[in-house]
Amino acid sequence: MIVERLTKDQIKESIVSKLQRHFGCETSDATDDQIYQAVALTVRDEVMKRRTASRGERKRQQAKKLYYLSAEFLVGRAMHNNMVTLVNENAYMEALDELGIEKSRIFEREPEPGLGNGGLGRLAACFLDSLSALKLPAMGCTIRYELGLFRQRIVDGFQVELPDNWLKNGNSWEICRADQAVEVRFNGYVEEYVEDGRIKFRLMNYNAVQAVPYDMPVLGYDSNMVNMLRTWSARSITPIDMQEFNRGQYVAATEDKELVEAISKVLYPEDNHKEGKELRLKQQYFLSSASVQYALNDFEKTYGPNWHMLPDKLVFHVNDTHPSLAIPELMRILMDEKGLGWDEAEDITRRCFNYTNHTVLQEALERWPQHMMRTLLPRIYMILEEMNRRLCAALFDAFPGQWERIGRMAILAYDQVHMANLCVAMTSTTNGVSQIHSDILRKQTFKDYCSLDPQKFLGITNGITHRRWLMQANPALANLLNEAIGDSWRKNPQDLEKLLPFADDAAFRDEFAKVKYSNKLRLAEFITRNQGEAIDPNTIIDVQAKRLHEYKRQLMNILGVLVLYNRIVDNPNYTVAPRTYIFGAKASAGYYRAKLIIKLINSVKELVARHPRASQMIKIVFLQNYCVSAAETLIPAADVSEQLSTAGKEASGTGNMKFMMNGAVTIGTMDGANVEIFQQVGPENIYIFGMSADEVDASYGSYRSSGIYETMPEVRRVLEQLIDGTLSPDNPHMFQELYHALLFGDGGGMADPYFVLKDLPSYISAQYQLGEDYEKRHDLWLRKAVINTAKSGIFASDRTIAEYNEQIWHLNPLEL
Ligand code: 26V
Repeated sequence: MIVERLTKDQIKESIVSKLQRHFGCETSDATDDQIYQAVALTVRDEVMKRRTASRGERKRQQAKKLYYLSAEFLVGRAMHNNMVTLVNENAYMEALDELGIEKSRIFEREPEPGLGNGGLGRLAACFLDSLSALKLPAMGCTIRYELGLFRQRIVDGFQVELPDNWLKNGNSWEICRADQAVEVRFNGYVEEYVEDGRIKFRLMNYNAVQAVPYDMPVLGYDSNMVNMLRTWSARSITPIDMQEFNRGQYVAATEDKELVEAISKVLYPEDNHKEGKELRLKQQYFLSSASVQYALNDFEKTYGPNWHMLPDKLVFHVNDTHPSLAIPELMRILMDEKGLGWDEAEDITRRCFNYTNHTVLQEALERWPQHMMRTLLPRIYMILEEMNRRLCAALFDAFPGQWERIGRMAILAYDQVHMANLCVAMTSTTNGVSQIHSDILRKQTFKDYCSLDPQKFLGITNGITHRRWLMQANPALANLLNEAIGDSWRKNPQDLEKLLPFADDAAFRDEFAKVKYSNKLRLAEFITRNQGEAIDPNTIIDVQAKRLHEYKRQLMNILGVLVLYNRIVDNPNYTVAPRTYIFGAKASAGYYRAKLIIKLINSVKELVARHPRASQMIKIVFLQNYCVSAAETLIPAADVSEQLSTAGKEASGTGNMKFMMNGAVTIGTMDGANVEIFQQVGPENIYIFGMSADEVDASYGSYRSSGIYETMPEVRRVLEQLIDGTLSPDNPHMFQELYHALLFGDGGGMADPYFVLKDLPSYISAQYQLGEDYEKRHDLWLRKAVINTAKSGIFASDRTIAEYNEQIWHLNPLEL
């Protein structure tokens, strides 16, 4: 069945009639919100028509299905993106213009679902987009957090968190599937009983919660393929306590309901940092159990109770350890509800599950207190104990007497449940997200497991969807590419490489520069609207946008700017190419030092702005509330992409890929996917500085940051400025904590554990070189920028998904 694209006139007609039927008004007297909803419904109709066209095909073709389980899906706004995937963007744009609708204002009315923290959540969203584009049957499963990641405001230089009530006006894109609700059980105790001569187990006296699914459609580019993102919402089974209610205790009557519904109330704002909160464990089991129950119901409808077929018909992917309780949950259902024995259930479970690790930071590897798990999930805990008993017995055969090693590999050890060990032991494959990260997993994080079964460890480099991050976010560049190399790159992003010869074409480089300039203008307008500040589009736009974390070293960036400021202040003849340094970063609400770094950035900003000459060459902007839609405006405008993590710490990074695709040049360390970017563009088209991961490892015992302080006067100077009142005249103690952490360490930890001072000098030299190149060899600079775009095709998530599918999932594309 072919679904025709709407013409411009049909689009206009549909919008006008939706306004009439839903709101009883005309275009001229509709509010922006009403117009947004009318346009969204028009687009949604088109998406759902394509869903209808492909509906049932997966079952007819008895195709295997992927369940991608993730605590986060940072999908971003849907409306403009769907116009792109419907391959009808121009018709929609013209229709809106002709109706006199101001497009950007209407697009901005769409609330952004902030159902994620950063890279891990955004990766899941890019993956869904690619799965649909490649027509692979899949469902994303997550939690319908009522409050997404907090909205950030900067007040007096400090971060302030505000609730993100993204559902308050409803969600035009979701469809409630109350008919597919399931029940999730917590607490209680396990009772043994005998049935047909076998010992069986059941949970008694438990607390039940209803999981209600809401689906959001994800349309494949230029196709009828629609996969769903399923978001689970917690609902109380008994809405109120009727007896209390009748006694007039109205508040008490709804207390239980509130408590239960807290499960899907809020997304925890921790990124690469764990906090062992019981509510988060509840969230994780809620997501895991609901998703596995649904998957088995769906399987059974088509294939009956033929559980041995399960690994041929579905595959679960756990995105980091957050949904890993799905593993014992599948065991539980197969044994307690479907009557399988342990060995059979274990074999099926292992063949159904795969795991991707996204961080090697020790503090981000999840471990739960055993007592918490036992109380909250008694039956799951029993299963984990038995898994652990069998695992340790096998490990003892492999490593007799090596107790320390067995302790490191165990699921239960030292009163904790070690979720990463659960994942490695109980899944078919463990994946890293870049070359260097996969090496570290094999050689360090999971070296014991790797020695037993090296085949199990795969490395598949992350990717990003070029549909959102190039076609949607940067239409000017997309059009220029079409003119130069045709449009095959839209379906085959590796065809971007056809652009390579144009790097040497002066006329093309000019056009490329014009596109960049127009994106800088668009960014300038956005910043003015967003926070009332002006930026100069004629300056170098230098961007570091990512979560705030010590290992990402925003601190090194701002100290580098301070060094530059000092040079300018000291020497009236010192000049550099004018640059605008833009930071976008949210700090986890409880991460004190990260929040202090935000304040520092804003204090340096004020200092520079007060100096007449320095402010001509340096401007700092802290972009409020960095999120997916802000990234869509920010990234296409960037000249310079800052990727400064301490080598060995950033698993991959994906922002680095987005900047590159949009023609920004990277300054960065040999870390995460920067390594692959370096391999793609070659040393002359990237600015690499700093220690390698091996050098970092070798320095832990011997590094003394005080040595740098003593021998490098410029470094000493900026450190002193942290405590001498230069930056905070009213409160000279403000940044003492940072000073102390860099020079002396805290709580017994080493000083400067992320080697900020160590790498600062080589960072400053690389920045200097970059500025010189931009200003004095601008042709060469543009050539680098073009080459970066040309070489970015390999970082399209279509490639990543094709590799996951070949090596792990083995799904067949649907024939539509
Ligand atoms: C996430 C969460 C979210 C839910 C609740 C608790 C919790 C605790 C820890 C984490 C860690 C998330 C790890 C993460 O985001 N890793 C990033 O993954 C990106 C995609 O692979 C990768 O590009 C980044 O380098 C990596 O830091």
